[in-house]
Amino acid sequence: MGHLIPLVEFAKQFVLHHDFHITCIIPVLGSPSKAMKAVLQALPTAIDHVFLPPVKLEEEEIKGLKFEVQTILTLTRSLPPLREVLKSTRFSAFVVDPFGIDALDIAKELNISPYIFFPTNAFALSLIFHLPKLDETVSCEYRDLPEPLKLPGCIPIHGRDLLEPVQDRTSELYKMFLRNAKRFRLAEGIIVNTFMELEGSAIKALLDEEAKNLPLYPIGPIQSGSSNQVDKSESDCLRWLDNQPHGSVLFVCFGSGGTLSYDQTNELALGLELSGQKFLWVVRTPNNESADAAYLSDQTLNNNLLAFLPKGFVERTEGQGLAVPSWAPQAQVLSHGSTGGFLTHCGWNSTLESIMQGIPLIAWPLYAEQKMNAPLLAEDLKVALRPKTNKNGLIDREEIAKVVKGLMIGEEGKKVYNRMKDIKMAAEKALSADGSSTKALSELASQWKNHP
Ligand code: UPG
Repeated sequence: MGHLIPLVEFAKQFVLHHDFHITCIIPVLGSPSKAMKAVLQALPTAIDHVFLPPVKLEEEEIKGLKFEVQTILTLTRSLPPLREVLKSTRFSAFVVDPFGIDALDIAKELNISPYIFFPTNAFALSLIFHLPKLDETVSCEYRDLPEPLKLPGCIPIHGRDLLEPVQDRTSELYKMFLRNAKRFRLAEGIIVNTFMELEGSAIKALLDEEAKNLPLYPIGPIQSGSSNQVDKSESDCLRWLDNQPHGSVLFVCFGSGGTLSYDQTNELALGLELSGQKFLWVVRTPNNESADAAYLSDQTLNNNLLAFLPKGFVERTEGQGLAVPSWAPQAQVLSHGSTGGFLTHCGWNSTLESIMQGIPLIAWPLYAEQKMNAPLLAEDLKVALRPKTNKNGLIDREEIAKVVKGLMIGEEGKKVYNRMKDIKMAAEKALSADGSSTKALSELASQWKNHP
């Protein structure tokens, strides 16, 4: 969902402002989720969608494979039907997300201009461009590097906080990732969901050094679905928000796939309770093995998700908070006047959605590039507070309560709130009629319109 939602919203911009017709082509592993279908069914008529025949990966084959590897395999196995779709119409451009790099060859072969849509920030894109060089010059695991890494135009970052797929250089995932990173230059341009006012120095350094001669289009923040339809269970949580005081509620959500361990779920529940602050929490089935377990499991099939919460928690926090199983209409929640803070896994869409509403953050990164986003948000942009992990690797209830109170009613909360307001204004400027992102989008549209 973290890739589908911004891609679809990106497509809408071309339909609304530049009179394009768009086809979304979606490879599927198993069957599409309810949330995915809801997004696609709400598309305007100028955007079609095509599901490629579902890929089946055998149990034996996928045992122990990370979800990213499963996603890349799904795409690779979908290339023959994808080629047929691409042959069926005269497309002027073909845009893939970073999992779709293997499809760029087909576009080239069919003389369709290939582009990459990079749904996260310039900081992570810098790492992608820098990775081949790093791979050649560093012999140890990046997490063992003694000094933080300094990517051009970016904040220094510890090797252990780099994107998750580069954390084990012996793994299949790393090999796939490195191969894809080297192939980014096959694209005729890269569209990145960020904006000059937010990451100007990283974008400039990319243009001057790492991505030289490759057009970059910083077109963000893409605004996602706050006008999307919500179903009955989702509107219950918006109704609950209607009855809360202005700016009083902390929204707690770990993106579309994030999960916590059993112990961490317990601490989070007790920490929220202890804080005495209002909260709206999207609860997932805990998982002790993986922090992204909800991607490949349909959480809606589990009828009793809230059973994992501490005994008596739901009853004791009645009036203070609401725990909703698996999914909430996040864009609507963040734009609701009662929401005053967001505890997030630092997924980039969540971050941008919060920026657009001026909602300050608590940064709780889990996987993917989130451990890069957390210092960007907390230390560089100063729009987030960051809880500390204890010696057992847990964020304990006292720490959670302290940071939640700090954000919602403390002096430190006021500071990050004010910073967030400034960044919200900068985002609005980027999206205004003559703003940097609007210009980048128009440039791209005329590029595609002039395609022979
Ligand atoms: N969302 C909901 N309701 C929920 C949970 C999520 O509407 O209950 C939406 C949310 O509004 C957002 C999207 O789903 O639009 C989630 O996107 P994001 O915050 O980016 O998280 P992920 O789905 O985890 O995104 C993946 C990576 C993340 C990366 C992002 C873009 O995990 O680290 O930044 O993709 O590359």
